Amino acid sequence: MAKALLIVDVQNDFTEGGALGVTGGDRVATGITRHLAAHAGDYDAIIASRDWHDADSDNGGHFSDSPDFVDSWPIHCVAGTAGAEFDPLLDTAPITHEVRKGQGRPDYSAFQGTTGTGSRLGELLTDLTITEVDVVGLATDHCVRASALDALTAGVAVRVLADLVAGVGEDSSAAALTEVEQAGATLA
Ligand code: VGL
Ligand code: ZN
Repeated sequence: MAKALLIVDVQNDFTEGGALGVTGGDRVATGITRHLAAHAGDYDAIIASRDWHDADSDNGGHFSDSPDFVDSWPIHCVAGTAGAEFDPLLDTAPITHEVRKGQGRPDYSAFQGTTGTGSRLGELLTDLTITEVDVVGLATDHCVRASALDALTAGVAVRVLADLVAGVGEDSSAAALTEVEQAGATLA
């Protein structure tokens, strides 16, 4: 039984001061770094996703000049820009695999992403015989929610580390945690 940590989108544009900074983003980045210092050895893989949008496109309606902050957003996490870099408060040294998503598309789930060698996240988990995933990161009500639900669909046991997530909206984040719990995840 192999276990993975999935770190969702802890990028400059989603932490305080970023294009789409969520309150608590820096706290989450620091908290994950602390979690890794104590627990990196508990994981067989430490996988980080990044939102990685195209510069010259609205990425399937994901970018808008008049965003509704539900289905459309200000320009964020453009591939190769500072906003798409991991927040410097996150210790990236223990990361073993990276997936990028959202190239020209409004991807929310890390399971829509691919590794540098073109594997989908689901394939990667299968290859690594991962049966348990702890999910942390940003944003609770969007990419963490979608990634946790897809992990359950992929058939792995999912734990969301509730101290290590932060979301765009307070109510929508609380609702997302309830939803993933009802879908079969554990909140820790
Ligand atoms: C995300 C909004 C737009 C996320 C990504 O990572 O939660 N949210 N793109
Ligand atoms: Zn995005």
